[in-house]
Amino acid sequence: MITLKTISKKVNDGKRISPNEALFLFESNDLFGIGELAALVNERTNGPHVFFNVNRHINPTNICVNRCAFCAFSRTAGDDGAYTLALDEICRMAREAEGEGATEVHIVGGLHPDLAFEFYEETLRAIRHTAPKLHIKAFTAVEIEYFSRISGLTIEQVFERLISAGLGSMPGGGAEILVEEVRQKICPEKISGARWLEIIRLAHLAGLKTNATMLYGHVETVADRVAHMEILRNLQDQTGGFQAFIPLAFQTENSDLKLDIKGTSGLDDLKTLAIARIFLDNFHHIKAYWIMLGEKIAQVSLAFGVNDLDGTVIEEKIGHGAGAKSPQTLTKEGIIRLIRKAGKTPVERDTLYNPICSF
Ligand code: V47
Ligand code: SF4
Repeated sequence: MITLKTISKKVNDGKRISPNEALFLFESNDLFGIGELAALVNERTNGPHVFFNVNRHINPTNICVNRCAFCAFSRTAGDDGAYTLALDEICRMAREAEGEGATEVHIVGGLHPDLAFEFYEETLRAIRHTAPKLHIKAFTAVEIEYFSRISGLTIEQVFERLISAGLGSMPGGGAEILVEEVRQKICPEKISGARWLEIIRLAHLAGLKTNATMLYGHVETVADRVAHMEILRNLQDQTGGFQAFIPLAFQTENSDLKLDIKGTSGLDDLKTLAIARIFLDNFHHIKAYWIMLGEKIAQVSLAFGVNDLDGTVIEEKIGHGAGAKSPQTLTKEGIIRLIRKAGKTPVERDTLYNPICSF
């Protein structure tokens, strides 16, 4: 019989827990028991250190042919609020970020019906030229697949071209829930879960590190969340290319997904992060994205297995378009204070988790 005690024994012995055991944890209300276990795993992996990085998000366009039901960020061309940034503007934002001490730009956007693949290559080249110290973390697997479709290049060729233009790594977006029945309900136009995974596998083979996200708190069941994490754990066993796992709490406003709920509960947020820490034993980092969680839950999560707090961000559009109540940016000092007050040691990192400075 599965109990918290049997799971605890496994974790203490350094053994991997099964999907059924993860499900048991999701169905348990023993938040502190789960949290304690997650904190133990995190302490073993990362000690008292909590990473953060100084980055800027740039979303070149919100025009998107997919129009996922949950997404309040995207527009159809010609809609009110539809935009596409000029290359000059993107460069100005990157230069400004570099000047303010950022080490990374995080670039993701909609699937634009008219922009050519060359625009994205040119964007990377222009950023590399104008802000050479910035690491460029850009494009989800969904965008990579789209680039392949619009250019006629293979996925491998797309990676080759983007890496040579300056791509340094990839964010973890577009994963949502990697279970087909759920994708059919929340993002039927988006590439399948299997295709997302294949593109990430090819990214890892091409030498790119990526993250993996999980959009939770909508129509999925806890069994879907476990299935999602199991798929990621299996790929990580093969490639080792994932850096961080990032659960994204669904923000409900302005989305076409009409649900009875008004967002996730703090309890669910903490449980999800903690179970991820316990289950994903081959992921080094569990990241709390405070934009979706709010600063307070993000801070408390540091006692529930989280070792990475993202980030200083500057001007966030995806979560705020959907009603996120968190501020648009946190200063570096603000993040350091938040981590310190949780009794942890803040460490500024670069995109590839090399420590830059601890505070
Ligand atoms: O894939 C869209 C999510 C993702 C909503 O890799 C929403 O370091 C909540 O992937 N409520 C894009 N989430 C953001 C992303 C990300 C963010 C921070 C760090 C990293 C990283 C990656 O945002 C999308 C989708 O899953 N999203 N709409 C919403 N209403
Ligand atoms: Fe487009 Fe991404 Fe929004 Fe889906 S989540 S509509 S692919 S921008």
